[in-house]
Amino acid sequence: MVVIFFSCNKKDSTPSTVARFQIEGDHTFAPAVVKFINKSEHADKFHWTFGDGSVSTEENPMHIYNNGGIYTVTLEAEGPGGSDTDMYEVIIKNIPTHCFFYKLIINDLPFTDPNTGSGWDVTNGPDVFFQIIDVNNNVLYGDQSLRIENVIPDSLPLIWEWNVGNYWEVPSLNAGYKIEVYDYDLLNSNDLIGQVDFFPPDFMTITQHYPDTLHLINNDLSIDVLVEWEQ
Ligand SMILES: [Ca+2]
Ligand SMILES: [Ca+2]
Repeated sequence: MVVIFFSCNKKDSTPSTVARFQIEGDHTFAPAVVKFINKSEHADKFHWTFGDGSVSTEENPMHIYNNGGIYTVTLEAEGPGGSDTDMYEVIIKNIPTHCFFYKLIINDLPFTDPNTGSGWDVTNGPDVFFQIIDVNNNVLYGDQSLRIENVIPDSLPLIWEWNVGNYWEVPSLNAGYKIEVYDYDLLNSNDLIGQVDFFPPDFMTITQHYPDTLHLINNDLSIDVLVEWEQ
């Protein structure tokens, strides 16, 4: 008599479930969008807890952390081979309370006065400087001593830099500012070439998310400001 034994070991034929994930977007300022990339194996059901009271059953969820902190994220993965858990500590930096200017670049400016159609200076290019003002027109930074003289299109971009340790701090991140660009005139009043607005909360959103460079454009005036955000 021949007896054939069939091996029917469930553990051998059904691979174990492994919970595993990677994340993108942590170690940034709040509000932060964090992406969770599921690397689990042999799993078809997922349960995430994000450490701030929120949960998800999506395979690859995204989550917004509105405040800084350390959040313990847990993924429970389930499959035919059982269940497994993976954990990760998501670190989100607090919302910045400081913004510093360290470089200001005029990429483009109008070379003629739109009101008169003529150049800002009669015989040569404008002598360009800028001022940063608040909503009450108080000058916070800048004057004619910053001027770059006889600017022509080939002079662009015009660049001003602050020294390390001497960056210009935006007084409040919840107020509006203007950067005015002038042509210096020795004999007459200075000509206002143009101005751009800067409202920090515009850049403190999930979509803008604290850019290193603020692109400020108004008509033919185009200014980039390089900034540092700090807590
Ligand atoms: Ca002038
Ligand atoms: Ca000039």
